[in-house]
Amino acid sequence: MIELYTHNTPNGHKISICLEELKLPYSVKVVDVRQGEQFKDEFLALNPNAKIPVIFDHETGQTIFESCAILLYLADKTGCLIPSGQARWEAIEWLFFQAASIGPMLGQRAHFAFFAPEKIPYAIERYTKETERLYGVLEGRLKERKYICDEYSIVDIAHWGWIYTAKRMGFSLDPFPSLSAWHDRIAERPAVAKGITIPAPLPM
Ligand SMILES: N[C@@H](CCC(=O)N[C@@H](CS)C(=O)NCC(=O)O)C(=O)O
Repeated sequence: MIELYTHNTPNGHKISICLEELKLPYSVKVVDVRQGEQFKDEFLALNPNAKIPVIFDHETGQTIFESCAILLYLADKTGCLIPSGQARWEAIEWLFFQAASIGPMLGQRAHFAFFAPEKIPYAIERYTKETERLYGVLEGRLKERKYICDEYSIVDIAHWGWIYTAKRMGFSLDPFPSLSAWHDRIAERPAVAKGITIPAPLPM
C-alpha cells in the first residue's frame, strides 16, 4: 500500500494519475498547501522542501518527494510506463525537461498572471513568452509522434497535468496543434480522467 500526500494541483495529479494507470493500491492524505500544512513538522519530516507530492511505500519503507522522482520510483517498482535500454535515457531527459522547465515556468506564469497581488507586466510577459517557447519545443517533439517518447509513459503523465491546467486557465493550445491533439488523446484515458479528480478540490 502506498500513502500519497497530495493536493489538488498539477504536481499532485501526476502521481494520482500514475497510481491509477498502474492500478496500485493507495490511500490519499490531503495536505492543504493553501493553509500552510506543508510547513508542519510531521510533513517536513517527509519532505524538508515543504512541497507536495510525497509518497510512503509501506511495502519497502521508502519515502520519496519530488514528483518526477516518484514517477520513476513507481515505474521501476512495476516495470511499466518507462522504456528500457537506451530509450530509458531519452525518457529521463524529458522528465528532467518537465521538472526543470515546464513545471517552474508555467507555475511562475500562473502566479504572476493570476495570483500575484500586484500585476507586473514584465514578469507576466517574461513567463508567457517562455511558456510559448516551451510549448514550441513540445510541439516540435509531438509533430511526428503520438507520445513524448515512443510509447505512452511517465513522461506524458509528468507533462499532461501542467498543459491541462494551463489550458483551463486560458492559455490557448490553438497555435500548437500537435500538442493539442496529444493533450486530448491523453485526456481520454480512463486513469487520467480519474486521477485528475484525486484529491477532490478543497472548498475555497
Ligand atoms: N519540484 C517539485 C515541485 C512541487 C511543488 O511545487 N508543489 C506545490 C504544489 S504543485 C506545493 O507543494 N506548493 C506549496 C508551497 O510552495 O509552499 C515537484 O515536482 O514535486
